[in-house]
Amino acid sequence: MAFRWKNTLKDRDVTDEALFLNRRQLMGAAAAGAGFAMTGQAVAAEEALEPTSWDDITQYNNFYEFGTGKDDPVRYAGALTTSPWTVKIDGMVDRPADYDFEDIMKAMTVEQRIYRFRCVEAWSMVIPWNGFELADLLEVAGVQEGAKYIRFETLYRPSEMRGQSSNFIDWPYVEGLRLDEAMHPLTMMATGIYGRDIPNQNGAPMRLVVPWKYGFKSIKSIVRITVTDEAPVNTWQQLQPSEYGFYANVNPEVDHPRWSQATERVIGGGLFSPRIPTLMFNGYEEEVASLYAGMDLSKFY
Ligand SMILES: Nc1nc2c(c(=O)[nH]1)N[C@H]1C(S)=C(S)[C@@H](COP(=O)(O)O)O[C@H]1N2
Ligand SMILES: [Mo]
Repeated sequence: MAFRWKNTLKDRDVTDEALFLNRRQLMGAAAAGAGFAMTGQAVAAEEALEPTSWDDITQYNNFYEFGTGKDDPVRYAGALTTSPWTVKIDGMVDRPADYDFEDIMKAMTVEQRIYRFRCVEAWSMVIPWNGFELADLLEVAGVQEGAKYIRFETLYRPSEMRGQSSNFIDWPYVEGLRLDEAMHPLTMMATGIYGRDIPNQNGAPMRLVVPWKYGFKSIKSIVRITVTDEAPVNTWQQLQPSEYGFYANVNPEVDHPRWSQATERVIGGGLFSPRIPTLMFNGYEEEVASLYAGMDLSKFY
């Protein structure tokens, strides 16, 4: 199976958007010349993915640990200490441990991938992430037989996360995936954007990215990963179960109770902020639809 979203660039020294875009074009040309088997549809989809600007990606955020305003994260996330950083991996694994983030980075292969990103609030971006596959990290820990889910936790540190002094959320922020979703090759841990280290407001030093699900599944600044046989209750499901479920797969046909999910507002789209149709599984239907075969997606939202 060809993962057309996977960019094979390995270098991490891409420091500006123009250079990044040039390299993408060069890579595209090189791939075509080498006779890579890309379908016409895949080429069209790749060409349609124009990355959102660095400024929009890093200044329009949701990260409630720093406040609920879109510009609260960029204003206040600088207070967060991200080094040293420890990620506890526990539960049904062969090698439970407190893993130092630097050691994780040494063990993982970082690559760049351009993914669509769709928030449940009906806005979207296209983000060039750097990171590694979650499956590779889980392999380091050794997932045991009988495991069914992965539970993720964000840091709880009210002294540096000013939004945590409000308790409308039962901190820490929690998310979860089914094991097969977690092991899917599209699922990544992002550690950078545009080849730079990921800014605090985007979830430094390491955040989940699940491109076919609404943005709230992509939990930031992760400190704990638990392999379990029990379905985790994620933060948004806990807050408002009639509006936010466990799956949160992007689906233009299943509306949020309070708004349509059929279209999305493109962030950075200019003066008229165009709306575009939302795609089933955010455009990753071919890769992930089989994970949900036979499920009623209006019931498992
Ligand atoms: N810990 C934590 N992770 C989080 C959130 C949050 O408030 N706290 N917000 C989520 C939501 S609703 C979205 S849309 C994305 C936003 O990611 P971005 O700011 O990098 O675009 O992060 C998700 N991850
Ligand atoms: Mo979101």
